[in-house]
Amino acid sequence: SAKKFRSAVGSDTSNGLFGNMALYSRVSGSVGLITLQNPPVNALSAVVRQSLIDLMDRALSEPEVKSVVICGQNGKFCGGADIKEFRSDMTGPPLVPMIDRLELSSKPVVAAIEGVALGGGLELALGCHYRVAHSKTRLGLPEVTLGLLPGAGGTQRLPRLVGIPAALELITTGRHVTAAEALQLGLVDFVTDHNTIEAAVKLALSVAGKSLDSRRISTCKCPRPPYADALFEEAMQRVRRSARGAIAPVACVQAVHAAATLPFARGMEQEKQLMATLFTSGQARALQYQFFAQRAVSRWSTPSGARWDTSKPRPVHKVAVIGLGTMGRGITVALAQAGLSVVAVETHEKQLMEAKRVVSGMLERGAKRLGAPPALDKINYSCEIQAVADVDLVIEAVFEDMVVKKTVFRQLSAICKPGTFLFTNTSGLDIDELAAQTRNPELVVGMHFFAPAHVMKLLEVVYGRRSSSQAVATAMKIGKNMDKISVAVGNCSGFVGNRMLRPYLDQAFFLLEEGATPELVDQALEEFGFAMGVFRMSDLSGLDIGWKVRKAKEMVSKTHQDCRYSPLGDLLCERGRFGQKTGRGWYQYDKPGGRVAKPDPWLHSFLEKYRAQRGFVARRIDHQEVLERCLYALINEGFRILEDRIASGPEDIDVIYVLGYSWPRHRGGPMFYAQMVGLSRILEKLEYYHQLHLDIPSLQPCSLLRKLVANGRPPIHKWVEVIKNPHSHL
Ligand code: 3H9
Repeated sequence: SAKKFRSAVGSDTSNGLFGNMALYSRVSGSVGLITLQNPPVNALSAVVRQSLIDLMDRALSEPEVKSVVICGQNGKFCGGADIKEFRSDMTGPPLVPMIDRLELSSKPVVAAIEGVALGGGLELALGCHYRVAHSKTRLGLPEVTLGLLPGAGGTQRLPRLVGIPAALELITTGRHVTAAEALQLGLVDFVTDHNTIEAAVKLALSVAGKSLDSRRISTCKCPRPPYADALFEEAMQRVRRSARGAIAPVACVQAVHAAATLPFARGMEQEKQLMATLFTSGQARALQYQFFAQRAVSRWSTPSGARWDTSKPRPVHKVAVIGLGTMGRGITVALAQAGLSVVAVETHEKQLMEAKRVVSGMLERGAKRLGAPPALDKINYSCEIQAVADVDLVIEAVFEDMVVKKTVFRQLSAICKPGTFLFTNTSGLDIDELAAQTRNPELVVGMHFFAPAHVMKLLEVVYGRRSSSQAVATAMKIGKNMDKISVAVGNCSGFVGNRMLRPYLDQAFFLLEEGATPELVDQALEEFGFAMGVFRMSDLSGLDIGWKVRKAKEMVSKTHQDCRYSPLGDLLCERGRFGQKTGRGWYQYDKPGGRVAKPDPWLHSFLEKYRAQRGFVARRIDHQEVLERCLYALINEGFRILEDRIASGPEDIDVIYVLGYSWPRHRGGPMFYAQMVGLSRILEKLEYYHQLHLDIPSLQPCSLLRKLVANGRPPIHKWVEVIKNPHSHL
């Protein structure tokens, strides 16, 4: 709209300075208009910062110019500092003095905010004297999600402008706010549904020559409510509880505290010091790695050569969901919210009606949150599988049982119109086996949703041996439409996420056999940063689910000679201890369905008896061993997955683990963590534990890990070269 407005008002092109990542023009005679130009999000790279300084100097030096408007090109104000620069030698003028100078300007400066004003972008706007926003804009200080704090004055100016409670909440969570909320908070002065730059220029004209004394936020006193101390205390406790070991949220509270208690200049000093610590931390590196990894996974490829940039998805208008259990309901909601027409099928009328009631409730609650009408009319419910005859795509979400799924796929293949994609929601079943039931196996792809399916961001898109590149591209596109981060992975038992989980869980069981308690194992993992340890998680999701799968695979009844198998989970299930739902599992609960896990003396004595019967001598196990055994076994499987080309790179695995398995984001993901620990150390430890436990094959170091160590431990972004060319010396 900057361009449109400039042509509407007739920009002073003689003053136009093109290129240099910011554009200068004069509008309405006396307003200097500076447009940031750094696609895609007008990040404040070194050149942009330099241009902004030069153009502000120019605006200040032109006597005809009485006020200034700053906006961003292509309807986006600014996405903040250029994150890509953080890992290189930072050059160019620093942001803090640049914003200070802007605020000091004798001519009023108005920010015309469209699209986004995030991080340094919002800090730039806070340095302006007025802020006008378009109603569709999102604003926020998301630095905490990158392991940083708003280090360009954000922690000092925001509390002065919106007060301590709101600033604490926004800065410690990184939450984006809508323009309407920003107006309510006093973060912006004016919101428009129309041309933002036009509105900003109008404001700039009206304030030209007026005093700016009250408009310079740094000169304002930070409003300090009488209960401020309690507020900070409570905020500190809250972030310590929820941060799972992340340091940035704590530093954010400290910086806002400085704003509340110190004069501006001293507060800025504090902000700078805290930022310096965060900036070089491993956590910031991990979080920024994860930021780019979550974007990199959309550029997928498969070993057969199919790629994101050469495979076109087919347009999809109508989708069917078969099976309306928990997963099917969530998927239906996600599809309807994405604007697709859905045919929701469940065989029994009673279950169908129950599903309809629940799905409608979910849509209504979602609509309330989003402030949009619920997409109830997007869904048609049916008891007849024939109702799917004319859809473009089916997502089958029936019970996780190969025999049942095969029957459904045979039916679908017969009923659906030619070319219909047949996708299956499964957490680990063989996609090729299912595809073989259909006339067109190239149309079959797996979609591993995570519960609750309408909430969780992650989707594993599983291509089979014969899946066409168009089918994969379509699954990835549908995932994006549902606002998911989709990762394309190969077909193997458990795919990426659940395959890596197996050795991790096994180690936890083995540790119990060797002397640990569920409390000890869980505490070590929760201190590491997982939302829940293995056993609390198992109690929550129900021990019986894994038991059924193991019984189906005949693992429970088999004798395990060469390969260690712990029947502990099976033994608990045989005693009816299914976890929270029965009030007993690895822990005890005050009643069936209870949520507060308490150590259970019965379980401790059961473990003692078990060890005595099976010849285990309990020994002292410490947190370090828990972490090394559980996490290194999981990481080792990750290397195997890379070697087998099931995941196309370590980022794919790390995104899956952070988004789907509650791996602490500030540790980057298992493969990033392996790099941080050091590949040699991981190898050494795996060798050590494998020697002690020759009957646990998952502890045997994988050959890719050995190769990487032999190749001089290349950085994570170079691992793929070693995978593709094992003889590479990089
Ligand atoms: C900061 O400001 C520090 C200061 O307080 C203090 C300094 C002293 N830099 O997400 P998308 C790229 S820290 C560099 O797919 P969307 C992104 O990688 C910064 N690159 O689009 C992607 O590249 P590619 C605080 C960036 O429309 C492309 O742009 N700011 C940056 O879904 C498109 O991104 C933030 O944390 C950046 N700042 O969402 C905001 N931002 O195509 C981070 C994006 O090669 N950004 N890219 O994969 C976002 O949250 C979203 O990108 C945004 C757009 C909402 C802006």
